[in-house]
Amino acid sequence: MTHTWDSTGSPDTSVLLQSARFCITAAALQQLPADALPEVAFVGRSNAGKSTAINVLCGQRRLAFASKTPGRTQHVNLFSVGLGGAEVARLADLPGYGYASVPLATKQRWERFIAQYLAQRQQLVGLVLIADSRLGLTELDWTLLGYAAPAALPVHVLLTKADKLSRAQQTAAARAVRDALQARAASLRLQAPVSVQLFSATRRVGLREASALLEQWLQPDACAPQDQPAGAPSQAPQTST
Ligand SMILES: Nc1nc2c(ncn2[C@@H]2O[C@H](COP(=O)(O)OP(=O)(O)O)[C@@H](O)[C@H]2O)c(=O)[nH]1
Ligand SMILES: [Mg+2]
Repeated sequence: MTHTWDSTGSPDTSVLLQSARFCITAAALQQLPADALPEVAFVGRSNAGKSTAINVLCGQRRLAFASKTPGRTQHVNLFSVGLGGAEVARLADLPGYGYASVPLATKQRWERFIAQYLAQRQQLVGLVLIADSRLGLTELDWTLLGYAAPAALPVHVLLTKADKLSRAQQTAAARAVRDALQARAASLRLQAPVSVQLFSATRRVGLREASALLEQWLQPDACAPQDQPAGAPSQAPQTST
């Protein structure tokens, strides 16, 4: 494969992701860059481990601010990736949802904002849905998948904090999420593949798999065509790893 893995530094994430740097914080959709650079959005419940996942995937400590206080990120934070200072794609850290003590009006504003972002942001090439492996997909995650479905975006579910589960529990958690996706795919009208993997930021589990997919989404031309036969039929939705 021609992924740009770093042979010297961190071997389990990609150099492209390691080039991530802060781009912009936006409180409204109009503030997002209007150019055509591909964008991958990270979404999930507050406290699921979204910021931590972004940090570890990008091999940086505080790129996305990871907080012990849930619900702190109330804007879209964009990060640019590209080698040698070039900007070839972006990662978007979306506001977390589902934090219990946030006022209803704020929750509804976030929900509307995320729905509009998913519906209108033409640059989106994929969605990373971060979910706590101990909780699986919750109603708000299903709501979000419903918003994303019309855009026909591929979704990759990262089941985080896998280190908190035994091996058997990890397997069961991943299977439960895949089964639930299969069961709900038709009613959600999912039109693009949904994949699921276990992830742990602390134990660095699943980094390579997640970064390979991200690279493929962000820079499809740079990824080896021999890895996946071009035009291979993809039956939607797939709930594979
Ligand atoms: N054990 C463990 N804790 C994690 C992992 N990922 C995140 N956390 C912790 O979960 C809490 C919430 O993480 P954060 O990234 O801020 O969540 P966010 O609200 O989704 O951005 C923090 O205390 C993190 O240290 C993980 O893979 N394993
Ligand atoms: Mg966060």
